[in-house]
Amino acid sequence: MPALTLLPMQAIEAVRGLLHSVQRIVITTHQRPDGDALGSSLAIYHFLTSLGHRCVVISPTPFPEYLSWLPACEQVLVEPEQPETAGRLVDEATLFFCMDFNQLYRNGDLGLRIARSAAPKVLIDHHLNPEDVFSFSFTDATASSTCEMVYRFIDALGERQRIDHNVATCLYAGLLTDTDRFRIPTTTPAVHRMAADLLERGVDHTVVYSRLYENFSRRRMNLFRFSLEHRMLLPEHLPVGIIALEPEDMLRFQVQPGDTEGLVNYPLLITDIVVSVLVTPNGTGSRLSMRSKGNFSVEKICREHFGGGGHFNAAGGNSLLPVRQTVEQLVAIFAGLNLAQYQP
Ligand SMILES: [Mn+2]
Repeated sequence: MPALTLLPMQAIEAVRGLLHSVQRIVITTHQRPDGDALGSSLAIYHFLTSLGHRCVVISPTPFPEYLSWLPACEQVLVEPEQPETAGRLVDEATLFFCMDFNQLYRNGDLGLRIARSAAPKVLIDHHLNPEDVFSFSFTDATASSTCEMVYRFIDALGERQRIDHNVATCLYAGLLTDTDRFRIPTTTPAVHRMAADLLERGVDHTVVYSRLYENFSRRRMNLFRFSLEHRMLLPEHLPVGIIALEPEDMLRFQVQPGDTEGLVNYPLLITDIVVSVLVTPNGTGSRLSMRSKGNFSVEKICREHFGGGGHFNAAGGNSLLPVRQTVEQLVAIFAGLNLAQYQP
């Protein structure tokens, strides 16, 4: 029996009560969904569908190609592609499940519409600083992934027997990606026990790994090769690596959603690099993705300087400045910190 952190039982009982009658459930997640966002959404979709509910997953933006094999992903409704259907489903929903994000306003029009609905909202998440708009929150910032939270949630409901091959595969995909392949410190013994349980339920971990990581197109590999050779900045005297892509790079390599996934990790391969940043164009401004090793919080940097947040060792944010100026701002921020106190 895995050692699981207990979820608030009153909230579990309340949700159990709601699930006793058939609900029209809208499941949604954050923009540009990653493996944990889509994996947790589809895992709860399969689980709630098995209980007899009418469920739909609505994504606020398209999901990347490397996730397009997840069981039932073809059922996912992409809001910008079918805004009227999405709006109607939100208005008709009797219950919401919000997965892997905790600030509704960050979900654009979809989030605003959900916020206006009177239907109860269930949050299952593992990010810091959740917004106070959810009816029931199952959130733990020390959890490895939202998929781990879904596993705990199903377990707390006493329904682990419903974790079939589809649920298990979706959960394993999110667990693998959010722990960066069982690498980062959130990978606890309980995470490995959960993984073992999922394997016993039929997950083919070699196939899941291959679909998630051995899936580059030649075009995407050319983008990585170019980025490492021409766009990686390693300022001397700073344990920092920055990869910054210019708007013309995005055009040249026809960058699609998900193409830059994993690129931010490369500077961390260097022994003494503590922080790594990927800067990409976002309209007239920039988007930032940050990773760190050890006791340096990129969540704090993203929250204080770039209107973002996330996790201690993995966070993101935005800048109104174009890429080049954002890089200058980053170097100034890091130069102003005593980075020597942080151990990789
Ligand atoms: Mn996550």
